[in-house]
Amino acid sequence: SAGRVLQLAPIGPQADAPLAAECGAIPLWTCDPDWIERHGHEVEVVATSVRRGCDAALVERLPALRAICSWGVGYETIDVAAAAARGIAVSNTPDVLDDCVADFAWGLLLATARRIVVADRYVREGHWTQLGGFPLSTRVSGKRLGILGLGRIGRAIARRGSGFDMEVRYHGRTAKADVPYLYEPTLRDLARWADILIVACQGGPETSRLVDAPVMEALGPTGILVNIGRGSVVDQDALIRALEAGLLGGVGLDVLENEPGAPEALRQSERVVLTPHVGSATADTRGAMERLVVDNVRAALAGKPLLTPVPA
Ligand code: 8YV
Repeated sequence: SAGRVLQLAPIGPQADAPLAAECGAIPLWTCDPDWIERHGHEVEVVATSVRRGCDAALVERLPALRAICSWGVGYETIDVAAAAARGIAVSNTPDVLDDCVADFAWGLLLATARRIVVADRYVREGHWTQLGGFPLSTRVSGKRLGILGLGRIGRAIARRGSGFDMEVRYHGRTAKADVPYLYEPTLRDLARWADILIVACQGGPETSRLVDAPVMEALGPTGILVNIGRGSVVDQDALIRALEAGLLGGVGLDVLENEPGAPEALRQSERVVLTPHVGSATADTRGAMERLVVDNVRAALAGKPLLTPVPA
């Protein structure tokens, strides 16, 4: 029946087309502003993305809602508590992006430590021929790798670390029983031990600004920080101050506070590598994420449990 599936925003071609054609999804962005007022009571499934989210106010206006199927592994923009209170199931798109995000973390790490972006500019701008050799950079293999957030992406990063002969330790809410890596009970201790700190935890209030000035100080003047999680996890003002004071060796950021865009101080720093939130952005992985949203919506419509529910 019309209106059973409401899609809040475009997700991507491999989601949008089948959602409309097979699931009869209503694309909200093409509807009259009063669509929810008139048809909200018919909506049983919402398809959305972490970019668009789904807040408590909207959940309240959809009395027949049974499931929220969201694109993206992060779901900090979905009010899961409001959904759970009404027995509404919520799914995200985990697993399928782990490898691409971990690959990208590695790319950012190598680009930052080995100064690949600056070196590329050095050649392009003719400095190689005019000035000769390029300044020395920092070794990656064999160094100590600290990971904040040993979830699925964190584990994929850790496995790559083993390939670079690195010792790996981690911090998170809880120690994991099934990994060979040492748990550091505090982030500050992890940063003090590590040469490199990679942020791979989720966003939201629980992880807000966990990487603060003392953590940066513990990582130290030759330390390297990489963030492929959420910009909210790093205190960005403290980061800018640490860089300006020479208290950090280098920083690679795929995620920032207040996306899109980056503050002038970060854009000007040669110690910083910046990318526009593209960790998962390969054609392969984005397609898989889109198809997983559709598969979750199909399961919801069939009255089955969602394939990839968010953790309780
Ligand atoms: C998206 C992500 O690239 O899955 C997530 O949670 O952060 C990424 O896959 C991002 O949401 C794009 O804005």
